Amino acid sequence: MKHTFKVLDMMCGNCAWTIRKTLDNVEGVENIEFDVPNKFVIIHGTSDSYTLRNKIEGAGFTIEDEK
Ligand SMILES: [Cu+2]
Repeated sequence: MKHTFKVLDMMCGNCAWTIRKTLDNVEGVENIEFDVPNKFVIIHGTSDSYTLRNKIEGAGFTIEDEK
């Protein structure tokens, strides 16, 4: 399963690194891809969307609402 989030304030590799560190310990996360120029974080695994969103926002980032 795959979750894609647009993280509006992910500006550089350091931001991506922070998000990776935040998500690494979340149960069910298998792989994380980053598209920094387009601000996408793509998370593969069995974690639910709600948990992932809370973790990213808890690290101080802003996620664009899904349309
Ligand atoms: Cu940054």
